[in-house]
Amino acid sequence: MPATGGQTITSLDPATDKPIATVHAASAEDVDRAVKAAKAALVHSSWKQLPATDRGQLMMRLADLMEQNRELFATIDAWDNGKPYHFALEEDLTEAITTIRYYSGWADKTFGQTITTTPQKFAYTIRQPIGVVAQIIPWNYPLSMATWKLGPALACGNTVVLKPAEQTPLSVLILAQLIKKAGFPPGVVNIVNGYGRDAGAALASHPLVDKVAFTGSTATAKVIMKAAAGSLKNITLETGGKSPLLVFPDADMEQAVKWSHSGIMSNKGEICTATSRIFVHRDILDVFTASFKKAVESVRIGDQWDESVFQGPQVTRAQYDRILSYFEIAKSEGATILTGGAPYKPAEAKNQNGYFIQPTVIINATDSMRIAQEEVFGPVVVLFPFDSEEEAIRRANDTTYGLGASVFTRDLERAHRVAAEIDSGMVWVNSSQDCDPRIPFGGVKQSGIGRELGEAGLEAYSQVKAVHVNMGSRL
Ligand code: TXE
Repeated sequence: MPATGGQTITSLDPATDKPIATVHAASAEDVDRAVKAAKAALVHSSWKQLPATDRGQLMMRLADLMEQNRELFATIDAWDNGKPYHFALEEDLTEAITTIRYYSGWADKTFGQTITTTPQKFAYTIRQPIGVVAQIIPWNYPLSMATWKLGPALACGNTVVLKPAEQTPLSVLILAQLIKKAGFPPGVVNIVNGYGRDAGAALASHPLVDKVAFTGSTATAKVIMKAAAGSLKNITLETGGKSPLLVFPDADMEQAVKWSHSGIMSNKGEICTATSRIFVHRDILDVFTASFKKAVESVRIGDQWDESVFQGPQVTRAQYDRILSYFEIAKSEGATILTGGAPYKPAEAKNQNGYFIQPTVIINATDSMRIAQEEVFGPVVVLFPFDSEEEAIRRANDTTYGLGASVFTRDLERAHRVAAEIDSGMVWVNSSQDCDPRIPFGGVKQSGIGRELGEAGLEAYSQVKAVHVNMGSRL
């Protein structure tokens, strides 16, 4: 449906800088209509009275339809975001479909409790939806971020207004068609493409919105929190990170190098949990650094459609410029670029204007430098030496963020000790970036509030009502 203000968004192919498609960009007035539609759907019998098992069936049908359109989704997200098609197809689509399937199973399994207090009295609890939920998502995993948000919200019986990122507005529009085809009642899911400052701001402050769920930058999360405070909305926020990866001297070196590499360089480094600070014990620093550098330099960079490509273009020119600016910041602060540190020019003529960047490793940095503290969100990592476990933990925690962390060691006791001491919402032992719809995901400190995925993700989308029952003879 056209936007009332006539605003549009043109999505560009990051590999060529050429337009893919233009979509309507919602105004505050459009957002208001979407919120009112969600509010009406919340109490309409077609949704409110729908048995929970049937709600789960609708979600299951949606997952089946997504499966049938796997290649279409992967093509759109690869084109729009710049990630290689083969990764979008294998990883993003698997994650998106599994997330909807996983939460479809929860729809009729969220129960309350019965609590006896005295012989004359008992109470029970009911888990009810929060209401109208605004969901604001980023551009790094356009489709799977939508499913992380929609899955638990729908399983719990909420209605939704979802705003994709303006950088990647396309795949969610196909999802909207499938939601309709699956048979969800009108108004249960409303998709509004639009700019953050207009549509996003209108959503986060709308008085009829009961909850805001957001994934994006910490700076925008703070703006959203303030806007949501106006009507004391429930919030969940998943924001940035500067996640540490610790390699102890007893680690399996081949594994440590492999996961250190994919932990930061996958998805062009555009991952909120990217392990962008690697701490390596001084005894193994030279060996690790040599193998890691080799791994970083050996990847193929190119456009989304080449099956041998590991790293595609960054999502937008703004993101590309931002990453390049951090190379200058790092150098001006006195750090050294071990490899990379510049734009990458692919051989293909059609990709000359693409937003490609050399994967980059930075050394000789200190913990207080901006390159060690600020989220870059690109294929850029800082390597640091350390001498003791205590020092490694202290420096790993020396950040305002706390999203993910990895620890590489063969010592079981140390693995669990370090996992307990690191300030983060998730820890990977001898691995990096594992993510599963069954496992809670989220951050501590300025990496977020609340959890997504797993059973914990349901808590974010339901509220507990207590009903006190007097059995009749109580004074
Ligand atoms: O993020 P924003 P941007 C980080 C990463 C990146 C930086 C900037 O470091 O370099 O953020 O990216 C919507 N009210 N992450 O500018 O602004 C916006 O339209 C309501 C980490 O793209 O946070 C989009 O839908 N909404 C991250 C969403 O917020 C607003 C993923 C994210 O945009 C709004 C993305 C407003 N005032 C970026 N302003 C992660 N954690 O995965 C913007 N938006």
